[in-house]
Amino acid sequence: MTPTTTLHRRSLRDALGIALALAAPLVSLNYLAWLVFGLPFVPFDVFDWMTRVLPGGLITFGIDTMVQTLVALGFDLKDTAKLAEQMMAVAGYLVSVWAVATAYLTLVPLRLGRRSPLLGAAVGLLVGVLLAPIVLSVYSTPEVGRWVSVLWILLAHAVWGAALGLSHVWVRPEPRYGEAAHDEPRMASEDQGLGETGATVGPPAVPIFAETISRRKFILRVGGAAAVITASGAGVATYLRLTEEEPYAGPSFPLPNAGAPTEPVPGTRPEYTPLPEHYRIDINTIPPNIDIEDWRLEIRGLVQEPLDLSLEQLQTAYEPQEQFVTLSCISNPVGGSLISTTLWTGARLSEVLETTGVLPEARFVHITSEDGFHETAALDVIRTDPRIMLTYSFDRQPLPQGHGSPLRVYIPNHYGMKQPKWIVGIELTAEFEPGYWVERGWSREAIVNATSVIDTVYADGLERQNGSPVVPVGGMAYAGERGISEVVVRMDDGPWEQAELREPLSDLTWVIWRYSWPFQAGQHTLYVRCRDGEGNWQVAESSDTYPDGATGLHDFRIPADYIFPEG
Ligand SMILES: Nc1nc2c(c(=O)[nH]1)N[C@H]1C(S)=C(S)[C@@H](COP(=O)(O)O)O[C@H]1N2
Ligand SMILES: [Mo]
Repeated sequence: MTPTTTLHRRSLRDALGIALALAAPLVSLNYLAWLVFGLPFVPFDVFDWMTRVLPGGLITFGIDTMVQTLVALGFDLKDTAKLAEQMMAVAGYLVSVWAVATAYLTLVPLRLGRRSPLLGAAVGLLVGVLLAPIVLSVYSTPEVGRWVSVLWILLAHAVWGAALGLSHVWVRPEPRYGEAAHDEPRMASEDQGLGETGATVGPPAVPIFAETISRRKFILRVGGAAAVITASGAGVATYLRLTEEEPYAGPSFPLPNAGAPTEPVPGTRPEYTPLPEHYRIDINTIPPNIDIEDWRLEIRGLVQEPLDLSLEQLQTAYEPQEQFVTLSCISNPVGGSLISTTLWTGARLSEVLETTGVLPEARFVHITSEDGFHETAALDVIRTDPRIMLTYSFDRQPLPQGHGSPLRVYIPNHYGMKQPKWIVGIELTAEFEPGYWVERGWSREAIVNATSVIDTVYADGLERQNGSPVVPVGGMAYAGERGISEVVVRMDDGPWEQAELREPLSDLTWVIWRYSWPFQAGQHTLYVRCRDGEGNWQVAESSDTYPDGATGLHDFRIPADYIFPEG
């Protein structure tokens, strides 16, 4: 008998495999429980919690890295940003659970025997106890009660822990160099420490089971089952989504510039963004789900009379106002897709505030949201700008959940970060309070930078003007409330040439432009630049989105074989 301590611990490789095979089903069952029963999906809530508590610089770095990676990989930001976040959330959770299980398998001695599942369950329960308050603090899936959610989190992790402990004694350690592999069933031994029979004999006999299973078999079985569960879960999710979503039929009303003489070049982005394609950016992996019946807008602080307004009161007591609005995210890179246009409807914020009798000391309006987001606007700006409105409708439809249902604010000329969605409270204050992203280092004012983008060089539209071939080029330009007075295009380092402007949907939207590019064979780059309504040229120097929003010129590279003028 030559006891060797090495036999009592698993190799790291062995542990990593088993731990992953157990982490995968924990994630996929949690995912299914969310889809089917509306139980909290722990990875999303933990991710959202982390983005709120981690230092702003780190989060900004994370967002920037994600945005740049997605752009570099050629993805459309608007479609993939949320998905990438969700995948990061799942990956982060999976890796953490994996690490805990690996630690367990490598640190807990094998000879612990039948006590291992108990210890495992205790470890799992501890993980659940740590996670439950985090999930409750975000709680993005409140379809089920809080106690049910807590019970579920504790139970799921305890079961996972017990399975971990069980697998520890059940899965035979990989034979090491110099050890013989054992495939024949082994008999249960009376002696818990039977592993100490010597290194050349092989892994220790296991006290609970007469039969052990190899690591490979375990991973194939448990991992395979997890794969099936995940795939069927994703299938159910896709099915639910497909049956829920009706195709978007376009706006139910004529656009105000329908007869405008300057038409968009084919391939230009839709001037009026189809509602399902409106970009979505916020700090939530799953948007808050607010019950409109119970919801009240609470107006508090330096007012004569605090007010609680229902959505219906907001819609009927104040004259509804409609505005075509282009909204842009400050994280939108030059030429990016985090910018969209739709019709916003709401009540003027100044009128709503008037009904409360604002006290003379009040100087700021602090708006708070269901998700913990918040922003501050100056009271005198709100009083003098009737376009600032509490918005309850997009595209003449109730505000979609992802866009802030039931209420969000509109403040012209500012990036989206100044405009809370899912509003629950408005407080009038004497002191300025920096908003959510301002606290994290982003621009205090967040005034939109003028920007212009080439959407299309329409090769199929090549035509002859006075005998020479020209190719239609099109895109948009945007400068918030300042509007656009001029758009110019140039090829390589040639002269800037005037583009034609289409009449916009409103003074607050982007402007669609078109330009007839005198075709030249070979490889070329087109550049675009705009001038806002106040006569200022778009900043040509490139800067990052952080902290004041991106600047720089957008370009479009035309490969040599892109256009064949003679058909
Ligand atoms: N409550 C809340 N409001 C929010 C945010 C948020 O995270 N939470 N994000 C802001 C940001 S950064 C942007 S760009 C806009 C995006 O609005 P959209 O998703 O409807 O396009 O919402 C703003 N309002
Ligand atoms: Mo944003």
